[in-house]
Formats: sequence, C-alpha cells, structure tokens
Amino acid sequence: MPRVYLGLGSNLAEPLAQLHGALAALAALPQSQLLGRSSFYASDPLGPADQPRYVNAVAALESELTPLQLLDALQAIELNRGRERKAERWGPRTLDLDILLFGDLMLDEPRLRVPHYHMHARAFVLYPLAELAPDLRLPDGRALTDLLAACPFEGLERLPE
Ligand code: ROI
Repeated sequence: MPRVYLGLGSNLAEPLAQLHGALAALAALPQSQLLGRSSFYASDPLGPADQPRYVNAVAALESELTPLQLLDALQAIELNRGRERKAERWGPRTLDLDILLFGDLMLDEPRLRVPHYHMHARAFVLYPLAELAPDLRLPDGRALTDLLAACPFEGLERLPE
C-alpha cells in the first residue's frame, strides 16, 4: 500500500480543534490506516498577511483508495467541518487537507497535482514532514534534508503537546 502524506492547516474557528477533528476523521477513512502525525506548528500566514496565524501538521497514512478517491474523501471532511470555498485566493480557511505525497506517484490532473506543487519550499510542510520521515526523498529524487537546508524554520513555532 502506498504511503501517503497529508498536509493539515487551519487558521479559523479554533485551528487546533480543527486539526484534532480532522485527524479523527482521517482515522475513520475507509480502506486506509492512519499511521501517525507530526507535532502541531503555529505558522505565519503565507499569502495575504491580514489573516490569523495558521496551525499546521502533517499526517501519514496507508491507503488503498485511489488518489482521486482520497481527494474526494478529504474534500468531504473539509466541507463537513464548515469550510466555505471563497473567491479570495490564499485567504483564511477553517480546514485545509492537502495530499502532499502519494507513494512515488507523480500526477498532474486538473483536480490534483502530486507531489503538492509548493511543498518543497514551505517550512510549515517540510518540518512536520521531517518528523515523520526524516530520510524521505521526493519522487523526483530530491532529499527532504536538502529541501530543509534551503528552507528556514523562520515563522514556525512547534506547539507543546
Ligand atoms: N499559510 C500557512 N502558514 N499555513 C497554511 O496552511 C497556509 N495555507 C494556505 C495559504 C493561504 C497559502 N497560506 C498558508 O493555503
């Protein structure tokens, strides 16, 4: 079964509670097993600065779902938790669940691009991911350690459990 890494993010309506709720929903996904999660990190917003700080984490799972089945399931979780799709690009959100990696798959479809198109440069993705998979390589061969070396921890704050 492919190892899947998901990015979790929220900056509205009690972000930490949002992420805990999302993890409970991920644990209940069909044909899938939640393997673990990183610490939670508070992070400065990327994009428009006039929005609250985010809480981010990464979760690891194994899944027999196809990438698009998983995407459907993640979008259902987002909507269940009250996410509204707004016109504003990069605006605040109650819950964002992104497929970062799906095994070694590289996918470029209208609804889904894997690996996630900005993950290689986002501290709030790379540092939590490194907790779960320090020796990871992206499907294109890049080592996570190299990406981390080029991505300052700046603006991140690991939250106590
Ligand atoms: N900024 C941070 N820090 N964390 C996120 O999860 C996040 N998600 C987004 C945008 C709006 C790009 N900024 C973010 O979608």
